[in-house]
Amino acid sequence: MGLKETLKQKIEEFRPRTTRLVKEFGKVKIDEVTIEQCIGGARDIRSLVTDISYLDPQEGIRFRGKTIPETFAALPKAPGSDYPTVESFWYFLLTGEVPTQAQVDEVLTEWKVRQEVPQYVFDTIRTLPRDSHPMAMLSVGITAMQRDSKFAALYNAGKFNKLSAWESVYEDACDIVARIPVIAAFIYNLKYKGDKQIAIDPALDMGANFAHMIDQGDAYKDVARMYFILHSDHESGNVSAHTTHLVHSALSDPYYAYAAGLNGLAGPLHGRANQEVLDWTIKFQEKYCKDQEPTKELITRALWDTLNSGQVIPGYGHAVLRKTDPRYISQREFCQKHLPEDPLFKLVSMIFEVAPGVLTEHGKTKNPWPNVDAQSGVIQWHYGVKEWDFYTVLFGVGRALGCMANITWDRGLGYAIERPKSVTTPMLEEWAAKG
Ligand code: CMX
Repeated sequence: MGLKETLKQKIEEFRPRTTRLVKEFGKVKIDEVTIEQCIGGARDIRSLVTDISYLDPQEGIRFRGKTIPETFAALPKAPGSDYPTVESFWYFLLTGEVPTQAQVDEVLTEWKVRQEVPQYVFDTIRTLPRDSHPMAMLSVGITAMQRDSKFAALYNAGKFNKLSAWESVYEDACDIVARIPVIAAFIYNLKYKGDKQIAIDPALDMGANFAHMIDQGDAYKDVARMYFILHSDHESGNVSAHTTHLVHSALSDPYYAYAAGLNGLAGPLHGRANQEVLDWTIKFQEKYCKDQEPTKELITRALWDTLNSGQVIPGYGHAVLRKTDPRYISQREFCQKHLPEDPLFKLVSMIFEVAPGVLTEHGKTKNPWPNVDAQSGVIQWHYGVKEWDFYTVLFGVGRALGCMANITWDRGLGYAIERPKSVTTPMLEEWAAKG
């Protein structure tokens, strides 16, 4: 059975569970809301459902019930590689099942057809000023491609059906995840390589082909595979996943929805933190280490300078996590294996030794530990992808996997348009007075 048929069976088997919960247990309370949460970004309020991944504050992310090491161990690997193909991970995220090699091969073959990006998308991106941020370029590219949405076409033809609409969301989702690395590589070459474009190699899996298209060697193939998988999903309350879900809940098609998600990912408190980390680290070297090697004392001073100027330490802290992010650890282990002597890796490791203590002493953040973004730029830098304003685009390629898997299931289970209720400040004051 192919991926779509398997998914169809899974969705149809799952649907009665959601229907029963709403019909029979709809009034059961699972949370209550405080004024602090209402003003403070809805932090921790249980009000979203996803089965694609779950984020435990202590343990970190589980994709479909599996930790990162379990996920990497379980999925079929790319030939000669330590890492699974992105295609096998896609199958796993959508269905919750570890695919056989034959099932992976089917996705690989399908993506070869889907990955052809229409020329007008490239032409549209080319009209932007070259100094536009690459995230703006990516968002424009995805929005431009909306013209091809199969979900929008179905809706426009008056054929929307609540039970089967997910199938055209799935079609768009697959097109987006297959095409987005090609668009990202195009942007990279356009912006930083004098528009010297490299054609797709149809023999390669998604990660390997991305490496090829940005003119990287074999070593980077696993970087791409690892990077896209690690950044894919972090349950559905984070800004990019939540925005995608919210926009799609209005039945905006997956292109509109993911462009919106990318626009959220572009924020410095979210995906752009990986760019900020490199920016901070390079500026630290320029300002504090002109005539000397970095030391813990110098790093401590620089961290306090940042905090005292009212800025955040990028790559540290998290809205949900209360421990070092396992995505950080996974990338750190990659560095320890493949680039232990890299000076930037050594510096980032030294920051890891110092920053949690400084942030604890500072006393504001609930989580002084590093997140995914503290470690990811180092790897890119090591392999020569030094244009750090591009790093969030890499995050965006990976995040497409989670967001697209999520909205395919959203539609499969017929989730409603999202519409939380607002209150006014006088209302809060009145409730506050009553205690
Ligand atoms: N440096 C300095 N101060 C920090 C901090 C950091 N790294 N992390 C949190 N704080 C501060 C907050 O700004 C907040 O201060 P105020 O009370 O003055 O507003 C206080 O500590 C409490 O915040 P929190 O409850 O611990 O964290 P939030 O859930 O509000 O925010 C996050 C989470 C990630 C936005 C925040 O930790 C942060 O800004 N980190 C740096 C940016 C970053 O790395 N973002 C990437 C996150 C992962 C991702 O999405 O990619």
